[in-house]
Amino acid sequence: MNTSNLTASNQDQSLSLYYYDGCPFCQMTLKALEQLKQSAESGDALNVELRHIRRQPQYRTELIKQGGKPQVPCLRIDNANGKTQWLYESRDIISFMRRHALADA
Ligand SMILES: N[C@@H](CCC(=O)N[C@@H](CS)C(=O)NCC(=O)O)C(=O)O
Repeated sequence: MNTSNLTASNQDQSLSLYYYDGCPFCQMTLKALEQLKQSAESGDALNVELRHIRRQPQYRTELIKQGGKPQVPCLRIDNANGKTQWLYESRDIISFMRRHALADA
């Protein structure tokens, strides 16, 4: 996916990560999230709600219905203007979170 049209702004967006434990791509993404949170620069800027699609099957249902497929990890980006974007691919998610943490830091 071309993510260049995704603006990372911690003022205007709320983020939710759809995942489950046994997925190595999810673990990699969660680890990157933890590292970003621990870095002094990002501080409290990175607030991501974790949505386990196996423990809470309603999240799997909405991932498929709204995101388009059951693949995890997937980052849901809710913008202040009401628009929701679904970002698949761990590499793109990590890159987006990095930009998000740095935005307005
Ligand atoms: N290239 C993807 C691979 C993600 C992936 O393969 N996820 C698996 C779980 S480990 C999955 O969701 N499989 C179910 C599906 O694709 O429908 C990434 O890096 O995020």
